[in-house]
Amino acid sequence: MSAETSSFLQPLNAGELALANRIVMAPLTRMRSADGNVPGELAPLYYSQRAGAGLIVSEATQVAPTGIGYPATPGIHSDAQVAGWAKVTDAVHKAGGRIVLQLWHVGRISHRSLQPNGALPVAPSAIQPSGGTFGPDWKPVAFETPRALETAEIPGIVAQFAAGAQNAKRAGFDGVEVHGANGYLLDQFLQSGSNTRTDAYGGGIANRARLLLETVDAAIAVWGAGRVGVRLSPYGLFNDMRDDDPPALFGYVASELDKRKIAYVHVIEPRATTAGGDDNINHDAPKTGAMLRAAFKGVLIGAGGFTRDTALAALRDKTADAVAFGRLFISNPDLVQRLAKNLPLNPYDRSTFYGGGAKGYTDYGQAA
Ligand code: 8OZ
Repeated sequence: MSAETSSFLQPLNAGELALANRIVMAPLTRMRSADGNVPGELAPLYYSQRAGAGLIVSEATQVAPTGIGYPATPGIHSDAQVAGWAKVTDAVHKAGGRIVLQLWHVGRISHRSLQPNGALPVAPSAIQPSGGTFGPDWKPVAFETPRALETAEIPGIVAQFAAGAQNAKRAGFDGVEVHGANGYLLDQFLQSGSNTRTDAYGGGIANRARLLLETVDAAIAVWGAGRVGVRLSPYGLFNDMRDDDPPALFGYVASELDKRKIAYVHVIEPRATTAGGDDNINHDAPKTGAMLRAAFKGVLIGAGGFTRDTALAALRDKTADAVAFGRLFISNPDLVQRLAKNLPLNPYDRSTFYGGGAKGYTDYGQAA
């Protein structure tokens, strides 16, 4: 094995999380949850097949019934969901892996038909995003103009994330990742295109970052900083996002996260983000891993369309300490071994990414 190849297999301590290698399984929405948004019957097998990852980040998981934006995504707010996730963490641990839960609230990326009592989705400001999602019947629906949260409601949002963090502990996870990316609630507060508030949670950068940082502090209170990660997506276009000054905003966020000594920051490179389709690639964006590196001295996980070669290069030039793969982990459960040994990779089938059963989920084979 060459020195280059073995760099994938170097262990890494991300805070208290001991990664056996530098390859991370990215959080992947698969929309296969059962009634009550409980992880599906096949989820323990699906995740444990991928336990060779240095770290598994679970699919985005709503912290409250109002945090849902798509059909059949899992939650972490009911006892049945906690029990379902406990089967997943048990299977992953038995297979020798590590798994953190991604804590999620979609904010405006939802629709009345998915919300408790048919209420409007909530957001920092009443600004309708372009695009749409799927209703409970899986039929496409356009996003609506959300209801702006009252200032007095914001502690309740932080409390939902805190409860999700607690429930993740009950479910046996190794830690949590706060989903601050891809145009969901925390990102909606961060970026100026979706936040026009005039209270302490809008306006200047410190105000827009306040909800994310309060949420991170709540997660730290449950887990300790060494078991909390944060995912960010500067310059990402998915879910109609934009900000007036991404380097200033995300530089500030990175420096605040650095002070807190969290386990890691997980950053999606916008040049390669294809969540929601290839039209979400921001060809004009700078490399964001390199941008955040200046302010965040801890473990940086890179994500977004990496190949074996670009991952090796990122590890070599230290723009990332580990690299997350999504689509390739779907189709290659033993991705770490395949990358380390430079074996051929199974192609992925996009038509089975969302919804359905075992096909495209638990039926991808291991290398011979
Ligand atoms: C693709 C489809 C639905 C949700 C994200 C949770 O982008 C998602 C997601 C991706 O973070």
